[in-house]
Amino acid sequence: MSLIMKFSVLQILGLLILDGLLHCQGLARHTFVVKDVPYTRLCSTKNILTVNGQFPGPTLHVNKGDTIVVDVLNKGNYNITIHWHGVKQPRYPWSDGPEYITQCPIQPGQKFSQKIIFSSEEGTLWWHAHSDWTRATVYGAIIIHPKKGTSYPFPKPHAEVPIILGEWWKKDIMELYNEFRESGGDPNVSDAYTINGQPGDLYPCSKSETFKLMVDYGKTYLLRIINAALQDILFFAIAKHNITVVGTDASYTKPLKTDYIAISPGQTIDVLLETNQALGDYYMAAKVYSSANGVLYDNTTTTAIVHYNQNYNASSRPQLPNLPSYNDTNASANFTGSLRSLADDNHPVHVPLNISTQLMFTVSVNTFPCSTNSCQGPNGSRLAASVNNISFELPSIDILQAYYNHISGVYGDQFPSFPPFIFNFTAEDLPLALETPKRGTEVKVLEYNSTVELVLQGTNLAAGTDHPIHIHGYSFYVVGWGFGNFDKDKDPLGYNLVDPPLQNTIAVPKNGWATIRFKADNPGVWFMHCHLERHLSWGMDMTFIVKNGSNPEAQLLPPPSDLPPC
Ligand SMILES: *[C@@H]1O[C@H](CO)[C@@H](O)[C@H](O)[C@H]1NC(C)=O
Ligand SMILES: *[C@@H]1O[C@H](CO)[C@@H](O)[C@H](O)[C@H]1NC(C)=O
Ligand SMILES: *[C@@H]1O[C@H](CO)[C@@H](O)[C@H](O)[C@H]1NC(C)=O
Ligand SMILES: *[C@@H]1O[C@H](CO)[C@@H](O)[C@H](O)[C@H]1NC(C)=O
Ligand SMILES: *[C@@H]1O[C@H](CO)[C@@H](O)[C@H](O)[C@H]1NC(C)=O
Ligand SMILES: *[C@@H]1O[C@H](CO)[C@@H](O)[C@H](O)[C@H]1NC(C)=O
Ligand SMILES: *[C@@H]1O[C@H](CO)[C@@H](O)[C@H](O)[C@H]1NC(C)=O
Ligand SMILES: *[C@@H]1O[C@H](CO)[C@@H](O)[C@H](O)[C@H]1NC(C)=O
Ligand SMILES: *[C@@H]1O[C@H](CO)[C@@H](O)[C@H](O)[C@H]1NC(C)=O
Ligand SMILES: *[C@@H]1O[C@H](CO)[C@@H](O)[C@H](O)[C@H]1NC(C)=O
Ligand SMILES: *[C@@H]1O[C@H](CO)[C@@H](O)[C@H](O)[C@H]1NC(C)=O
Ligand SMILES: *[C@@H]1O[C@H](CO)[C@@H](O)[C@H](O)[C@H]1NC(C)=O
Ligand SMILES: [Cu+2]
Repeated sequence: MSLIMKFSVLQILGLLILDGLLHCQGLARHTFVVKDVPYTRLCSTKNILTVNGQFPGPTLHVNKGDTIVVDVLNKGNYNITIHWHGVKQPRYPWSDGPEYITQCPIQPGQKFSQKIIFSSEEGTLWWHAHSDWTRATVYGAIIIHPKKGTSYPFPKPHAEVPIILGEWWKKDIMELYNEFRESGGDPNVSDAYTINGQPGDLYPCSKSETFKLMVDYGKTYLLRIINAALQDILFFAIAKHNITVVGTDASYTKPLKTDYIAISPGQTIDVLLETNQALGDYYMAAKVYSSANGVLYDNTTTTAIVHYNQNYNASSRPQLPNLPSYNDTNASANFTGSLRSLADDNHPVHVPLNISTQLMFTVSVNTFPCSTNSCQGPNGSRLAASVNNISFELPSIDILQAYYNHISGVYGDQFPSFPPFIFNFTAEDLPLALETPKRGTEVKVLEYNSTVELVLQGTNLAAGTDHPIHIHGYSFYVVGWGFGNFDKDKDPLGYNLVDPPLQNTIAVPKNGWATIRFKADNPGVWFMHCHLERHLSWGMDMTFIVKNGSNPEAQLLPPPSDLPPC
């Protein structure tokens, strides 16, 4: 045996040992290089921030209960963080991602190896940037397959396809964001919605790139629909085809047959599509649901094509589906309110029944006075938003670090359990004095294992509209919702404690309320916020700290050694 051959055998042995070590730990590794790449849409080219140059970014595939590592390298020009939306990360908020909540941002040139711990999630989730508005183009799907040897609670589909809804601006996103911050008004609306990164046939310079789903007749397809749009709840439908919802937010639902869905930013909805119609091309389409009176919205429609593979004479143009009107609050709330957990006598859901911690949070759009009334909000004011009248301000180091290392002066622990002012939250005309919130960085501390009921109450301050509220580190049961003011005597009688849906994002309907329940069994620091990006930027956010339990298994794990510094 020659020396060279011996050397390469040793090398191969070395690789095998390394590979073995990785497998011992059972951790699959992925690399996410965040960088600027030019992309052309709507007849113009701009640099966008991407992961690995891809838009939408790479899809992560895991099995239920896996732990993986993603090495995030920031080769872009901006601070960045990556959030694994809907992944509960038991006892390990260190990798959760929201900037200045659980970590300082990964600065340009820096790296962070994020451990992602899956537990009870199964179905579709997604990942996205969680720093300023960088998530506009930095997002991708997470597909959580059933554990090996188990299967879906429905017949195995012929194929599975992520359908990621997004939003596109011709201008640079940072420019848009900076202008939005300075102006104090609403942000400019997008120039297009997208399906898997493509605007579709109804926009200029887009037709040749329209996303096409090639299908065979007589099969069932699983569409994993994700709303990654920055600012809008969307309606989605497929011409001539009813679809069957089977899951939301990585939790199965009772099959729900419908001709459209409403999907909030942050939410995922898994649907089955049966290809049982006449051979041909059919549009799938998405457009806005916008409920705030007088607020501008992007009135365009994005499309993709469902194309039957067999031979036929295609009609000149595919048919468009009927979608509810842009302001059809009933259509949105009706769909969302129809979701049910896949529970039965043999598989009951574990809805907390004995509530130890009762909370009620108002979610409001507000205004701050602006010197010389020169801002772009109503009457020259600066638009803002709040939870229980506190407009959240990000601290300068992350709350998790401050909590873990007992650093004082970073946040307060006086977040109110109930609204500080009681008024007719959803009245037509509300006194202007109620519009101005306080500013603060307050957290709500929850005891380990407490059973929490949280009533989210929308208000008609400044602009009554829907608020898709998302909580990190948890899924919650949506036990009830309604229009108007929550009635503590009457409304709980209508709660669904049998098969409520388990979600991580719930759209609180315009001038209405939603009640959620969860057990605080995941210690750590967990962000809660509206997933409409402008509302998040305006302060419609707060933070929970869930204390450690007494057993070691109920306690926060130590931080990784490469946590980005501030
Ligand atoms: C926003 O819209 C205004 C008015 O149409 C326009 O002047 C401005 O350039 C836009 N800004 C961006 C960042 O698109
Ligand atoms: C879809 O469902 C609606 C309402 O249930 C029904 O009227 C319609 O015929 C169905 N369409 C197809 C293509 O099955
Ligand atoms: C939005 O578009 C629809 C047709 O797609 C049109 O009927 C409607 O008038 C438009 N609304 C606005 C506010 O431009
Ligand atoms: C398509 O149309 C042509 C001419 O009308 C006809 O000869 C042909 O049979 C059609 N093909 C199919 C698959 O229907
Ligand atoms: C929806 O908007 C149309 C005009 O675009 C208006 O006539 C209608 O009253 C609105 N519906 C609701 C529920 O606000
Ligand atoms: C919505 O539903 C309510 C009753 O649930 C009804 O009073 C109202 O007219 C509906 N609005 C529209 C636009 O359909
Ligand atoms: C949705 O609307 C349908 C038809 O109007 C009605 O039967 C159903 O009760 C509504 N569901 C919800 C959750 O409001
Ligand atoms: C409900 O919880 C309280 C503590 O929060 C406890 O004292 C009580 O025994 C519980 N009741 C039931 C029926 O579990
Ligand atoms: C604007 O100011 C006028 C006069 O003070 C007041 O009547 C009106 O309600 C204000 N509008 C808003 C939206 O704040
Ligand atoms: C609250 O305001 C709503 C909408 O204007 C009105 O219908 C309702 O009667 C008011 N409730 C009370 C208690 O004043
Ligand atoms: C938390 O609740 C779980 C299940 O309800 C129970 O097994 C566990 O002992 C509790 N832990 C603590 C520290 O209370
Ligand atoms: C990036 O993050 C660092 C650390 O928190 C901070 O000091 C800096 O101001 C941030 N840069 C920008 C442009 O936000
Ligand atoms: Cu909101």
